[in-house]
Amino acid sequence: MEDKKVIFSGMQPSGSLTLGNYLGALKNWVNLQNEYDCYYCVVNMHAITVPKEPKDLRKNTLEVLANYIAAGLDPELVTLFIQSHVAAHAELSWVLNCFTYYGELGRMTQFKDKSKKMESNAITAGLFTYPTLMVSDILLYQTDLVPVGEDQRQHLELTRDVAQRFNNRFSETFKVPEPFISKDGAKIMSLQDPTSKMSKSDANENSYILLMDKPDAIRRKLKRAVTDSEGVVRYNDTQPGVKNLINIYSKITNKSSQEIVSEYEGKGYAKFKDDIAEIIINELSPIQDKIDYLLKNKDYLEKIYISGAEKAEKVARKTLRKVYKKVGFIPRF
Ligand code: ATP
Ligand code: LTN
Repeated sequence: MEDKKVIFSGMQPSGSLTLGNYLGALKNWVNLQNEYDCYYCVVNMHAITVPKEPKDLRKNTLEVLANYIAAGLDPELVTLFIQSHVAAHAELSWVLNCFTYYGELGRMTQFKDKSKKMESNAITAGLFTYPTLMVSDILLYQTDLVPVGEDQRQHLELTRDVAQRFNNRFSETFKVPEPFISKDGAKIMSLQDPTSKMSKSDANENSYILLMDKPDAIRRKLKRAVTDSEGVVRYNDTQPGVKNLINIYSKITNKSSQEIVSEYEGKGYAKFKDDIAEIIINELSPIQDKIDYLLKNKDYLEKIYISGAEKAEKVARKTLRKVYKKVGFIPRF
């Protein structure tokens, strides 16, 4: 156990998880669980950086945890916990806010994209300093690798910069983590706008498929998925909608895009979409049974997140204690 490299990652309970979260990240997390010492967090503190109803946040937090387990994460092998249960995340975040520059945060593209869509008087300091909380999540566990999607690369570069800055200013304190971004670039796009990524916080529910969507909803969303007027199943950038559907098909079945294209030669989009809907339904059906079971057994979920937080807390406290000492905070005990 001691020799295993440490992995940390998290998802926001900003909604229920989508097929994009599953194919782009979660499936990969499951594959890593035997080989690494993994910490997978439900980052609920990040989810309040934009307005969020408390009852939805509570519901989505448990759903995300249930989704993690149902997708195959084994609570006996990995540490599963809720971010707000380990106070060290907020505490380290304050210190690291004082080692992160205003200019650096202003250059974060996720901040620029999200804030552009908001009224200027609705953009909070929390949204601006969101990346420092993420930096803290990662550095608290002396993480080696962070498996995320391409969209998080810039935040990981910031994590490395802040870790190195702190280590140089004081002495070796944090492990400098590496991004672990899957090479096949599995980015699942919106079914309604295939040029933007499928996202659980999208206002249009036809744009995403949720892990918890019922078969009828999946069939309906696939039927409505935006394609083009070519009518030929081909894998190229001029047909982004079809390309995205091929990617989903390929990710689930492990067939190559060429195989899929030749299988649908001479067949229209209707059959192609119907088949994908069934492939997704088959993939998600056992996961959904587990999600239903878990959400009916809240006591079991509670046990998992409590013991996860206890394990995480021990590691996180150790790092935080070092940091407090280095910056000159007087220890209480
Ligand atoms: P939000 O819509 O609230 O911004 P999100 O659905 O984009 O959230 P996150 O919680 O920000 O999801 O991301 C969790 C993980 O899932 C990250 O590693 C991210 O890169 C990955 N991910 C999210 N959406 C996709 C997608 N469409 N395709 C592939 N990976 C994705
Ligand atoms: N910002 C990430 C979620 C996230 C995260 C993390 C990912 C918060 N803390 C730590 C990896 C490691 C996102 O929006 N996907």
